[in-house]
Amino acid sequence: MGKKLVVANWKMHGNLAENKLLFQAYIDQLSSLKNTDVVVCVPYPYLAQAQSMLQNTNIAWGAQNLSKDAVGAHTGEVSAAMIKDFGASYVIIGHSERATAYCESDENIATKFVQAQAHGLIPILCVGETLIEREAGVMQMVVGKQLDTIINTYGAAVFANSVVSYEPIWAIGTGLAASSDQAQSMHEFIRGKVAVLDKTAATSMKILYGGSVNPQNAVQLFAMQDIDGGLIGKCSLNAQEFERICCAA
Ligand code: G2H
Repeated sequence: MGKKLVVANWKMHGNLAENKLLFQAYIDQLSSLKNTDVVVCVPYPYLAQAQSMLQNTNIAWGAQNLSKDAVGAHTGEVSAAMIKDFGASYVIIGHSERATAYCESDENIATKFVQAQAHGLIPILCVGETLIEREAGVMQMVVGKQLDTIINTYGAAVFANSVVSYEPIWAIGTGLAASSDQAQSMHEFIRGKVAVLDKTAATSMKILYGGSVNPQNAVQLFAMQDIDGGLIGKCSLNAQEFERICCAA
């Protein structure tokens, strides 16, 4: 499956002064990593700071959302091209914190996915079920439907070289991560679903796990066959913890 990928999702944290220290700590601690690709997804205003501090390092950067539209009268929106202007390589799409709070539909998320790719950004598509859905045993149906919106509109080939992050909503920021078996089982389902339609896409896509990853549980999670790395929230704000997670990958 190639190199592991660990993505920091800073969410709505940070300021210029704090970021400067955290970027520098990332650079100092992660520059010798060989087998893991590292990305940090920052709030929009700090893309320029990420670019100026991370260019010429082994750490890539990205945004946490983008507009489904390419350009135009969309006050407050940020386009894929604008994100790309700041040297970003990745963009998170459909994080459940956005899908819930800002009512993002699966259709909008699908449009954002291809919008990102059209501008040379690698989409990190978040999928996952609620606790009620897991307890009802319908988690694969829920995640399958999230993927189907993209597959039915654009085909499975768009998953080639993309990133999908399985983030069970009940595990996000709760301290209660999915077990490595629960995560592996969903990752296998996701890869299998794409593989049936497009083997190349299924092999080249990375499937990350996100939701309360910490230096302890990262070791077991990242050892699973279909877990290609992680999307890390809280622990990415602490350079020491983030480094330990990256080293576990
Ligand atoms: C899930 C994750 C990163 P945390 O949202 O996207 O956050 O690691 O804080 O659960």
